[in-house]
Amino acid sequence: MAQRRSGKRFIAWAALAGVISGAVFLAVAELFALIFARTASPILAVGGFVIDIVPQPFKEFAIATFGEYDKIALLAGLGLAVVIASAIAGVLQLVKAPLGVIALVIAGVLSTAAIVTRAGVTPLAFLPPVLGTIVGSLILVLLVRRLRAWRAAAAATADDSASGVVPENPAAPKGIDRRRFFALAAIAGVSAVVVGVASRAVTMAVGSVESIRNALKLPAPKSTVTVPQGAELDIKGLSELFTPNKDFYRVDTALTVPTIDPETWRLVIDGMVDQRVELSFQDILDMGLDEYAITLTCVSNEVGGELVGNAMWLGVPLRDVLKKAGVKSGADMVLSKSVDGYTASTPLAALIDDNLDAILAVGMNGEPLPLEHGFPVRMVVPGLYGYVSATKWLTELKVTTFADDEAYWTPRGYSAEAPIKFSSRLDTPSIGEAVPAGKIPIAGVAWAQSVGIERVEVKIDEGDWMPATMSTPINDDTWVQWFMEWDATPGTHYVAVRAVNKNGDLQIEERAPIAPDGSTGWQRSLIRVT
Ligand SMILES: Nc1nc2c(c(=O)[nH]1)N[C@H]1C(S)=C(S)[C@@H](COP(=O)(O)O)O[C@H]1N2
Ligand SMILES: [Mo]
Repeated sequence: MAQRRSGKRFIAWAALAGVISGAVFLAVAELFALIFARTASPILAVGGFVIDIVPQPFKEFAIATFGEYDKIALLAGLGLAVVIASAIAGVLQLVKAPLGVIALVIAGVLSTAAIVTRAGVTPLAFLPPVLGTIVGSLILVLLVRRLRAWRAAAAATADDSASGVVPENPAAPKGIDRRRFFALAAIAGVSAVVVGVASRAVTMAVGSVESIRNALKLPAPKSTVTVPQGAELDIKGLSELFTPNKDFYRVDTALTVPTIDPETWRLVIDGMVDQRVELSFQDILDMGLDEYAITLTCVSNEVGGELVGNAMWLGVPLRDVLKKAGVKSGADMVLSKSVDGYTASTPLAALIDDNLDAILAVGMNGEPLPLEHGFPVRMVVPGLYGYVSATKWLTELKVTTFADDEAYWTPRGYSAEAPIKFSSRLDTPSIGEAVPAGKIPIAGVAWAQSVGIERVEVKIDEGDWMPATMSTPINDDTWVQWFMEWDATPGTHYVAVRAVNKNGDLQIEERAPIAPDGSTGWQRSLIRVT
């Protein structure tokens, strides 16, 4: 009876030995993941693998059941599975060595496979799970060996007391084997928890893409844009010449902002090219960066809308990037792809034109691209709406034809090609805002990317169109600010604005909706003067 109970007791301690070895395996892997390859965490890789293979209805069920905590629920489930599996490995090792070690090695092989098959893997990513498996197995062997010694000693003592024979080794203090087992179990267990938790915490702190971005220092540009005197007017309520990143409009289909480590980022240039080319982030930086001031506009911008912004981008010309691959004749489009599956179709001509600054941007207003604006690399093409040109989180440029390929928005009611329709906007006084009578500025912005704004005109009520004063343009790809002093009289007034581009075209008066290729119309706002 005593024998049977103590047998069960050793099974339980073997299970504990297994759990500790499993913890050591994970902790060692986390520690080396921190050193060699931040994406090589076995638990997270296996979790990612599970997410990838789980069928869509189950994912929806998980999201419906656990809401935002679906991933935490998944990790908790995985954690529980690890505890149970490693407890079984411990018992196996006690009952029939080296079955436990074999089980651990199988787990190590599976998690290594999960890690090295994940996207954006680095060459040393196999090391953390392999080292984890080795150290975990070693601990399992040692713990179970000590457990056996303890079990043998306990059995001997029981036999001795039963037979009344003097113990074989009276010099060994009673319980030494038990203490040796617990000493190792405690040291291994506590070290595993401390090392594992600390490594994961540090990885999360320094390894988050946000902190990678914060630590990133872009090289100084080869050439800078000179912002001329008089480029920026100082008028309250007028848009700043350069839109601060935090205020820059954001439009995309991404549910969660993609997080890409520039270290693992690659741009593939393929399709109708002489040779497929793969560029790293460093390759882009090594091309040498230049500054480009370009105003971005969304096709969804309504007349008078906010979906337009101006930035100082830091990047390289797309024509130089495409040259590396060599574009084959017959191609007329580049399908740019994002890490999130989004695609845009840009006319090849716009990307290889020597007189147009179509770029790959890595910097925005003196910083690396913000995560939500496409970190680490996006496209910016002057004169084309964002949806056909400004792919964020860029991963691939496929040289192709409009006949053969279609972008994300094309089957969804938007044109395959969409040059920006030049426009003008009134910023101040803002609509509905009551302004005091007297001399006040009317001011706003106007843009005609790649052509340039020639003139902005303002009309009050039924008066004549009057030329507004324009800020000195930086270039033809950026918006200009404009203003006019107005002697406002009490009552309600209509203020209208329109622009003329450098080709001499007048902004289109007729209203058009945003679909399929951008809105048109003159903004006319009702202003209250008190
Ligand atoms: N990956 C990706 N890139 C994208 C989009 C998107 O949905 N996904 N939207 C495009 C559209 S419609 C516009 S107007 C611009 C907006 O860029 P911003 O969010 O940096 O202002 O990004 C373009 N690039
Ligand atoms: Mo857009």
